[in-house]
Amino acid sequence: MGIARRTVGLLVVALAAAACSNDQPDAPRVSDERAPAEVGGASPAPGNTGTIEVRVTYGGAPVVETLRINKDTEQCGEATTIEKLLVGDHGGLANAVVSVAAAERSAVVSRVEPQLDQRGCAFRPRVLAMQAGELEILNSDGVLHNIHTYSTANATINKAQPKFKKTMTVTFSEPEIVKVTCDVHSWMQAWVAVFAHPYFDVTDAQGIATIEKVPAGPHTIELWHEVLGRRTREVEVKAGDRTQVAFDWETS
Ligand SMILES: [Cu+2]
Repeated sequence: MGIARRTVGLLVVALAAAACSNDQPDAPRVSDERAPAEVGGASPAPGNTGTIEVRVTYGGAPVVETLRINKDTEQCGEATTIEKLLVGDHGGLANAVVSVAAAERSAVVSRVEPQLDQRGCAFRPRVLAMQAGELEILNSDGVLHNIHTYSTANATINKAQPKFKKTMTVTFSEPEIVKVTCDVHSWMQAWVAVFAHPYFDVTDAQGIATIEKVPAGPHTIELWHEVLGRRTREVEVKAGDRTQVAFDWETS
């Protein structure tokens, strides 16, 4: 993928101290602004929707830290990578949450049943988007993990997941971007972006996010990245059409 790796030979203890100061991005929040075209409420009329495809690029350097581990090394390995900012081929920015800004809850239900896995003592995926509701949390490691969330609109979750408990279900009922950590392994971190509607996606390794069945009309799309913060862009969705948006994070 051509990712430069910035290696920091820190011990776990050192990371735990640093984690307190630098892991809050700028204003990670879901917008309260109403979209120009209504996307909440009842299902849009069939045939009156379109697709938004966003390609997000970033010209800056990736932020990927390699950390030596001295705990649960049989399951976690001797080192882990912390992928805070991934830049793929042709500058594609991964792990950016793209959504259609909307205030109202939607009757349209996402087909995706969200899952967050704990594997190799890392949350996978690191950035997950979901419609408000239940999230299944897997423990593929066979070690004790502890789900600890940081949120304002949703109640805090602080729940151990012992090694024998392979799945656990938690509920996020309010739209918000929630930080998730593990109190057992201080380096583990994930972000769960919760939306009241199904119009969202997370950019892949090429920086591409696709949002389908968006009601035709003008919309504001919102982009969020854990390191880079927030951006918005106006788009026009045409019925039966694919609106392609190129978004360079630094110039947009
Ligand atoms: Cu853990």
